[in-house]
Amino acid sequence: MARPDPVLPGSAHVHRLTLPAVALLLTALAALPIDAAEDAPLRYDYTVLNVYPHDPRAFTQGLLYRAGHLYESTGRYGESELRRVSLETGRVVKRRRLGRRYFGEGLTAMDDRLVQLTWRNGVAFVRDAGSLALLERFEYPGEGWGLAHDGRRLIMSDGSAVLRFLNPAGLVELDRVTVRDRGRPLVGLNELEMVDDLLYANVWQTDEIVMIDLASGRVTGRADLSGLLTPAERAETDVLNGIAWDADDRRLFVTGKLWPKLFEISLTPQPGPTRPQQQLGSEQELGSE
Ligand SMILES: [Ca+2]
Repeated sequence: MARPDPVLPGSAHVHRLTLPAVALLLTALAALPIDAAEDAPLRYDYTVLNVYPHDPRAFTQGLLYRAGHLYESTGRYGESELRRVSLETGRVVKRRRLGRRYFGEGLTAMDDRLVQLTWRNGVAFVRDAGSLALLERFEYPGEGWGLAHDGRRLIMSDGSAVLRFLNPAGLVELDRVTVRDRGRPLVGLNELEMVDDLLYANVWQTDEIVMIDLASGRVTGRADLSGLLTPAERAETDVLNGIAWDADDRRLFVTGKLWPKLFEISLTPQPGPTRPQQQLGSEQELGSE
């Protein structure tokens, strides 16, 4: 038997058969914008509160603030260091050079121990925060990009959308989470910092910092920091990278690779939706820093 012709829209037959379906569809459509609004990250604007000098030769890969000083991990083969830096002058107070075959990456401090990642060496160095003396070294699989901690676990990025949670005593993986903005994985997660209960992350090759809920991986906020440097300054530098939080005085510091300045900024949520998520390449394309 031949299949009947498709029913033309507008016929009584269509109305009778599809009204419940139409009602269901309309209900679903009505619900969509509400869900989207709930899931959309807050958009933040920035205000510059202070500007400090930053070593324009520092290829910043890790940044933190601890007990009155900045600590910085710099990258590039032959130039990688761990540094204690004066905030006000930008001067390097104490430094430990990494071997020429190491490329410094993410940096965090747990108690008196500094943990510094390397990019493709698969090695993390643990140093005393006072003397910067090497205490231990641990190995881990994959690339190391950003590093932070939530008080009990290290949180590590590797340029993908995945964050790994590691045991600080041995860097053994405990768990992982995929970071998503409205359901879409956000690749290129780079330097990290815990600010209260949110993880802040640089997004490689963008001027954005995103705020991440670690339990769900959901991006809850996005801050566009473009314009911190003048176009002339920016032309001489690499990307925005480096977030440090002074929890005692609630100061937020940001800088970038080879940037001549380090900024104390405040972030203020703005009403309205974010702009569409920036288009980023595949994880393969983000394979080299
Ligand atoms: Ca940091």
